[in-house]
Amino acid sequence: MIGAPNAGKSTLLNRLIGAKIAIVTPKVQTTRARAIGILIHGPAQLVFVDTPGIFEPSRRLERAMVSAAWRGAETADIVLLLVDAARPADADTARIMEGLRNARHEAVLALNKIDLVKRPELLPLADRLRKEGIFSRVFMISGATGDGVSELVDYLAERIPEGPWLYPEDQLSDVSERLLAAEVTREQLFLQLQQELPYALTVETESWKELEDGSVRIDQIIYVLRESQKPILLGKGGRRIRSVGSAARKELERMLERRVHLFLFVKVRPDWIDRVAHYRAMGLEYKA
Ligand SMILES: Nc1nc2c(ncn2[C@@H]2O[C@H](COP(=O)(O)OP(=O)(O)O)[C@@H](O)[C@H]2O)c(=O)[nH]1
Ligand SMILES: [Mg+2]
Repeated sequence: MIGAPNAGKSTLLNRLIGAKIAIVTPKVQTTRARAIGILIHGPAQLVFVDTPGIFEPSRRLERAMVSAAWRGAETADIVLLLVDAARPADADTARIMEGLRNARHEAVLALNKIDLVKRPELLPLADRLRKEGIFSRVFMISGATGDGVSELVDYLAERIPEGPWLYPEDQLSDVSERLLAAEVTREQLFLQLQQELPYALTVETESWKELEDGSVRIDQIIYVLRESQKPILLGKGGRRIRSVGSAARKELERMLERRVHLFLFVKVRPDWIDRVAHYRAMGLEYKA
């Protein structure tokens, strides 16, 4: 699954799998790593690869994200391009379509967020994109409501090449619980902080302890780039970080179906954005 930032890839992935494996926010570039979601449909095992958005990158982290997205597309049997039907004409989507023109893979278009667009506007748009001659099929879907998603899945299950299943029957994703837990906190930081700060931080799960009473203790470190970002993140009297921690804990308790004790620590690390180990942990290439 590729597409411009905010096209709705992570939302669709969660809908397909029926569980939260990717975080979603209204801000662009929330997804940094590649994540897969695995869906069994009749005799088929569909492996969906969620990717960071494709856009014009400038910084190292951005280059790594875009490169991970294209790599996701190269290793797939079918490329599913998601286009936000309410914002179909953005430059990122145009650039992706040019990239797909030369691709060797079958490309399928999912015109997404159709819940936001009136039908009379939708059909000419679908027609116009069909005429680009890049896509074997065009689907109209809403990852948010689930509209049209089953038709898309039926088609993909028909089309994928025959072969052995790649993952065990009960596996839903390749995202580890530790990474997912860090992502849940990062999601709250994206939702609760203003402007550029979410892009200046990252979250790592430091330790994960199963306690005797069945609950789990999770310690995480939030790395920021500069000392001046710390007080903003903490908020007056620590109010902001407490609110982030409490929302993330509730979400984790829902996902893990048990009590969670979440401890957040904030550290300044001017180089987190350039550390090789960080890229490896996120499944990104350092030298993209
Ligand atoms: N109305 C509507 N909003 C959607 C839909 N899919 C995603 N969104 C919203 O679009 C924003 C970006 O979604 P996300 O899945 O993070 O996009 P990504 O960057 O492509 O992974 C979020 O605010 C979502 O709630 C949809 O089908 N309909
Ligand atoms: Mg995403």
